[in-house]
Amino acid sequence: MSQSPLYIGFDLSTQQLKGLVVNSELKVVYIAKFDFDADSHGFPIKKGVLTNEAEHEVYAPIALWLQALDTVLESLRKQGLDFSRVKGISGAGQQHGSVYWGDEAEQLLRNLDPSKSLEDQLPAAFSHPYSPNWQDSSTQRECDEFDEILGSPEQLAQATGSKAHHRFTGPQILRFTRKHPEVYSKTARISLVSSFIASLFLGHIAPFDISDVCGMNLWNIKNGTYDDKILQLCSGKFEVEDLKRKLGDVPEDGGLHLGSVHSYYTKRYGFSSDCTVIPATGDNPATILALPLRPSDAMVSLGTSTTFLMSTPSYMPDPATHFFNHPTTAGLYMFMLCYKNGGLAREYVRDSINESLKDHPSQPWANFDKISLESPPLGQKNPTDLMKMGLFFPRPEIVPNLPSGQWRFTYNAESGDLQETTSGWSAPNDEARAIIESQLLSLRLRSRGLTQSPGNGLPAQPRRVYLVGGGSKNQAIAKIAGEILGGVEGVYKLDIGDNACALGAAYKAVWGMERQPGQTFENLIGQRWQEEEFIEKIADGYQKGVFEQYGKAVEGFEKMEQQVVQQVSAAQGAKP
Ligand code: XUL
Repeated sequence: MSQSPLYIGFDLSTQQLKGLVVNSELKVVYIAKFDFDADSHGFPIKKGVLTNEAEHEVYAPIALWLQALDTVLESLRKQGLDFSRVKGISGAGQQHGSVYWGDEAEQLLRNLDPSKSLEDQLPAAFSHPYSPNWQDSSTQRECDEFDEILGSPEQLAQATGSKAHHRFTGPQILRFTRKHPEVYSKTARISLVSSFIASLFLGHIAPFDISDVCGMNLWNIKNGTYDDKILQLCSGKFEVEDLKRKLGDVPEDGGLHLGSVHSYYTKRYGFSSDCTVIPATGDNPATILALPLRPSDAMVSLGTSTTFLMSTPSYMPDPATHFFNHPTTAGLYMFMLCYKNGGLAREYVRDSINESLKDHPSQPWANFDKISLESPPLGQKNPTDLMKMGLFFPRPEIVPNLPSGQWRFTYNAESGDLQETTSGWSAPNDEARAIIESQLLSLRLRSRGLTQSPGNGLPAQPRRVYLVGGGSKNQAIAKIAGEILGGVEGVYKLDIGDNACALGAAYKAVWGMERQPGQTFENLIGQRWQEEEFIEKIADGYQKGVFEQYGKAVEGFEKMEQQVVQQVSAAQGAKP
C-alpha cells in the first residue's frame, strides 16, 4: 500500500506557488505553499508582481517562480513525501502570462545540474526576465488591432472564443515586438505560464495546452489551428513563420504523456525516472477539473470578483464571454464569464444595512441575508407589481463594458416598459436582494442557450450549480442562485478552500496516467470522487413559477444593460 502511486498538481498563481499531492483515490496527502510576498527573497514585488503604472504594465519576475519551485519541492520532502512514488505531474498556471525563452534555453534545460538550484542556473535561459501578467492593461492599441483584424470583435470571438482583451497573450506578444524588438528577435520560444511549468519538469520546452492556448486570441477553436491572419498581425514587423516557430505545435490530448521528469528531479529530490509530465493547463480550466463537472453543470466562484464556469458541448461565442477548449474532453468547451465586480459590491450594501440598523453583528452578513430572504423576488409583493432591478458596480465592469456606477430601474414585464428610477426603491434594504439578483440575472442572461432541458418537460437549466469562494457561505445567495439559475439537482457548496486549481491539476495527472483507452476525465474521476467529502447541498435549485418569473426579468435585465451602455457611451461621446 505504501508504494501506491501519487500525483502532484502545481498551482502557479499570481501570489503563490502550491504543490498538492493526491493518491489514486484522489485523497490529498501533502500540500506545500510558497507565498511570493512573504516567502521570497530578492524581489521587490507586491502581491506577487511588479508594476509600471505609467504604461499600465504588470509583470512577474520569472526567477521568483524558480525560487518558489525548489522551495515547494524541498518543503514536500521535509513533510516526508517519498518522491519515488510520484507517477505523474501536472499543473495549473495563471492564464495569459507569457515567458520568453532565449537561444540557450533548450541547452540549459537539458543540462540542469542537480547540485545547483533552478534559480542559480536558469535565469540565462530567458530572453526577457519578466512574464507579462493577466492584470496588465498596456495593450489597448494592440487590442483595437486584434478586434479589427477579422472585421469585428464578434468575428474575433467567433474564431478564437474571445474578443481582444488586454491580458490575452496575442495582444501582449504584439506589444512585445514593438517595445522590445531586439529581445523579441533573440527569443527562441514563447511559453504560457502553464507550459512553462511543464517545461521546467521535462527539461525541455513543452507545447501549449489545448485549453490554455485559447487564452491568446491566436487559436482558431473550430479549426484547431492558429489563425494565419491573426498570426500575421501578431508578428508585427517580424516574419510570421518565425512567430509560428516560437509558439510551437499544440497537441490535442490534454492527458498526453509529454515525457519523463528530468534527471535534475530524480537526483535532487528522488523522483522516479518514470515519473511522467502531463500537460499543465490554465488555472480556470484546472478549476473545472476539481470535480467531475458534467456538461450543463455550472460553477460560480464568488470572490472579490465573480467567475462563472461551465462545461458545455455548445460553442456560442460572444464578445462579452469566453470559450476555451475543454482541458481534457474533446468535443466539450469551457465557457467562462469574468466579472470585475462581485464581493465588494455586496459588501457595500451589507455595510449600509448594518449602518442603517446601527447593528454590527458578529456575523456581518446576518442582516443582509435576513433582509434578502425576506424580500420578495424582484421586489414584487404582487405578481402585477413592477419588477425592481439594477446594476451595482463599485469598480469599472467589463461584463458589460461600463464605468463604475449604480443604476436602478423598474420594469413592467407585461408591457416591456423600462424606467430608470429610484421611486419605489427603499434603500438600502431593497438593494440587498437586488444586488444578488443583478449578479445572478447577468449569469443567466449570458449562459442561456448553453444548457439543455433535463427532461420531463422542464425548461433548459444547469443540472447542478456549484458555489465556491467566500460568497458561497451566504444562505441568501445560495437560495436566490437556485431560484434564478435553476439546477434540477440543487445548489451545492464545493468545500475545497482555495485548492481548486491545484486539485484539478493533480486529478488531471491521475487521469493522464491511469485512464483506460478512451476513458474520459469525467468518467474516471466520477468513479473515484467521494462527493460527500467535498460538497454539500445548500439550497434547492429549480422552483417552478419563480424560475419562469425570473425568465421574464432576464428580458428586462438585458434591455436595462443595453440602455445603460447606450446612455454612458452617448454621455462619453458628448464630452468635449
Ligand atoms: C482569466 C484570468 C484570470 C487569471 C487568474 O481570464 O485572467 O482568472 O487566470 O490567474
